[in-house]
Formats: sequence, structure tokens, C-alpha cells
Amino acid sequence: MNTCILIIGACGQIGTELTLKLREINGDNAVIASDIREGSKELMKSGPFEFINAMEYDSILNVIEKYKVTDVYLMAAMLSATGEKFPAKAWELNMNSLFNVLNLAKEGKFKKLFWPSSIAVFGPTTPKEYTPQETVMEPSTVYGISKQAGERWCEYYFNKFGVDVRSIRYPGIISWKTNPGGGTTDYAVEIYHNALLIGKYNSFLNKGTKLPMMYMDDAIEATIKIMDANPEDVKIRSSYNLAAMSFTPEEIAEEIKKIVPEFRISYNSDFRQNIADSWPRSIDDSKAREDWGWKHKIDIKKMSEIMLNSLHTKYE
Ligand code: AKB
Repeated sequence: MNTCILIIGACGQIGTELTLKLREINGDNAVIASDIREGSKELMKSGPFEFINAMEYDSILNVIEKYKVTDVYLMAAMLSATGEKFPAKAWELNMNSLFNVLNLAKEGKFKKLFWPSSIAVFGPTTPKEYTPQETVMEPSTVYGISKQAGERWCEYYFNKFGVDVRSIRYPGIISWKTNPGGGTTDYAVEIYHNALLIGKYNSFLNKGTKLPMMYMDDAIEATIKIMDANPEDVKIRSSYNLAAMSFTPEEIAEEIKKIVPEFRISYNSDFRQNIADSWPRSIDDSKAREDWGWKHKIDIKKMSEIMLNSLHTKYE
């Protein structure tokens, strides 16, 4: 059977670049992009697109049957900061969309599922440094609670029904093509845009707030790698810890100053500070490295060069 991939939430920050990369690897017509709205020009002209509301079971089923989809990536979700403003909506979207695809996989409508979890599954009682794969998990945001519950459901569907579901706990993801929306780690993207546009940035997280982060290319590579792994190598069916780097707002500002010397940072924290304070400062991802060979490539220096060069070209 030929591989046919459906990406739900293809127009978001990660969905956009995941779709483009999977099309490069598998061919444009083997990857169906879907979302409730249209995405960037680059995405829309790169291959097939369907409107799907991730909360509507039938709208997902129709597209799966139309294209004989084998693999589904569910990238639609409401993130941590927006989730705190709309808790009921966040729970509804994050859980219903997951149940829809878990049930479709259970009914044999497709073969393999990718579902992203997040460092938000950890909470204030979790050890903060080098947070282990298995540890205390008492998330304090709606988003984190939905991701924690989702992880339990993924493992349950794997054990009870043999659903081949694979997942990683994304740290904050930094990219330049499509902006993130509604996350606590979004400052680490905004800062690069503001550095080039106005030479300064007022950070909504305080000095000293260290969070786990990753450049987009590494996140995409990890996502494709876990989906390509032999099923027996994917030993954890809740979700894998994943790490590349950790930094504070002042550390990223220092890197920017090496390229934009006039850049200045100021601090004015808001409600997102509490969320950030409840999350790990660094992550132990040794299980992902052992089980399916995960290895990151990009550090804060390289990432800052790529971000500033790419955005400079985009704004020209
Ligand atoms: C967020 O900040 O909500 C996300 C995440 C860490 O999952 N980027």
C-alpha cells in the first residue's frame, strides 16, 4: 500500500513546515494538507488542500477515504497562553480532535498516527533541571492538562486496541516561516522579528526564565524520525521527552546583539510568567536518543544566525 499522509492543522507554525518537508520526501500529491483556514501561499500552492475541522469526525473520515490515507499527523491544538483565556474551548478542541483520530485509527481507517505532546505536561512539582522521562506530572494549565490526559489516552489506545500512535513532548519551537500563536514560548520568535524591525524587544517573560527550546528543523526531523522508526523501537507510547537547548531571554538577547549590536531588551512580565515558572528549565531526552536515535543539530548560536538571516531576506 502506498503511503498517503494527512496533516490536520497544516497551516499552523509546525504544520506548515512539516507539510513542506513531507512533500519534499514523499512527493506533493502524497501529502494532504488540511486546516479550518487557508495557509501561506507557499503551502497552498505546494500540493492538495482540504478544509477539515479537527473536531468533526465525519469531515476527517471523508478526507481519509477520499485519498486512502495511511498516516495522520494531528497538529491542531490550542496552546498554553490562549488556553488559559478560553479553558473550555481549549479542552474541547484538544481532546475531541485527539479522540476523533484515535477512534478512526482504532476502526482501521488508517495505520499510523502522530500526535504532539509538550513540556506543558510538567508542572510546578516536577523536578526542574534535566526533567526525567518519568517523573511527577501535575500540570497547572488547561493546555498541559489536556496534553497529559492525551498522553494517557494514546498509551491506552496502543495497549488496548493496538493503535500505532507515536508522540513527542515538544519544547518551545522557534521558526521564521509561520508565526506561532498563543504559546508561552512565543517570545523567543517575536524577539527576532522585533530585533530586525525596531531594534528592541519588551519581553513578557522575566530575566532568568530558562525554558527548553528547539529550532524548527530539529523538531521536524524528530517528528519524521519517530514516524519512520520500527514499531518495536518506539517503546514509549505516551510521549517522548525531546530536547535541543535551554536559554533565558537575556541569553537569546546576547546572541542577537552579536549580529544586531544596537539591539536592546527590556522586561515586563504578564500572566505567561506563571506558566513559564511551572515548566522545566531543561529536559532529559535520553530515552528518545536511545530508542530511535534522536540527535539535535542546532544550538542557540546557529539558530540566531538562521533566524536573523532568513527574516532579513523576508523583510527586504
Ligand atoms: C506553548 O508555549 O504553549 C507551546 C508549548 C511549549 O507547547 N509552545
